[in-house]
Amino acid sequence: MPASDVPASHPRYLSLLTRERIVAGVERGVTSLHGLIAHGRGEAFDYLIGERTHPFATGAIAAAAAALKRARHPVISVNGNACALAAADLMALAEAAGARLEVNIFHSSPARELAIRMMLLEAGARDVLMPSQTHAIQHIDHNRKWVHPEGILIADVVCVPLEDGDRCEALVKNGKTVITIDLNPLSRTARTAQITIVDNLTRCLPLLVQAVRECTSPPESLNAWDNAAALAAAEAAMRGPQAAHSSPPSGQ
Ligand code: PTJ
Repeated sequence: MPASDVPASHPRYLSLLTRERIVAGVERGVTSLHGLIAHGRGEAFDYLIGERTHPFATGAIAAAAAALKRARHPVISVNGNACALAAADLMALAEAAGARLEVNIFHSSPARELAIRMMLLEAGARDVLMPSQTHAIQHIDHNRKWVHPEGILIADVVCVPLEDGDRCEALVKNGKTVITIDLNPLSRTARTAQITIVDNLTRCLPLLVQAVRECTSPPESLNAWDNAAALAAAEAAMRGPQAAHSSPPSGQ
């Protein structure tokens, strides 16, 4: 059903609208077909946490804001799903954090890289870095190793929403502090990143933008961040005897 046909009164209105954004992303060449599968997996995890932002996510958002604020050279890495779902919020995050936006995709496609760049520019981004063919990060043998020399190559903090595990590991091995947004607390990415926000990208990005704007946390507050504990809390919420969604999301 096209977005225009979904009545606002539909109990799954927001979820259906978000699906439409991903489908539109595929149609305009921003999102890969694989991105539809990744989105469905995200939906399932989101359902298990009652489609709301939990304290384990708000804590991670505060830690991420502090990391971005204290970064010398923060970069936000953008793939096809993140762009289709939240181009304007990614742009706002870059502005708030003084970060560069850099396109980096898993399923190699120069045409899609350009389409992502175009969508970010249309959303108001001032500049968008593209992966080079000359500079690479180490510890990864894949299209994703290519980076921009003024972006991820020299970044100290990289925010990588919906990242794949290999590249997350490589970024950490290259000495970067990695912030990820991933609804699956069991994923390799979630477990490798130093700061994992277990929440839907569409819900937590506006909160992260606001947290960066308002952040006054001293850098030491970051040292107190316990990512493993946050992941355990997220997993417990999903498995817990009384489900995380005490008032469950309405069924279709
Ligand atoms: O554009 P590309 O080529 O870079 O491809 C992007 C995807 C996302 C397809 C690619 O990176 C991929 O295959 O990712 P994975 O390995 O499927 O991991 C995606 C993770 O994001 C999974 O753990 C999902 O549960 C999670 N996820 C999906 N949608 C959301 C999400 N997390 C937060 N918010 C979402 N909306």
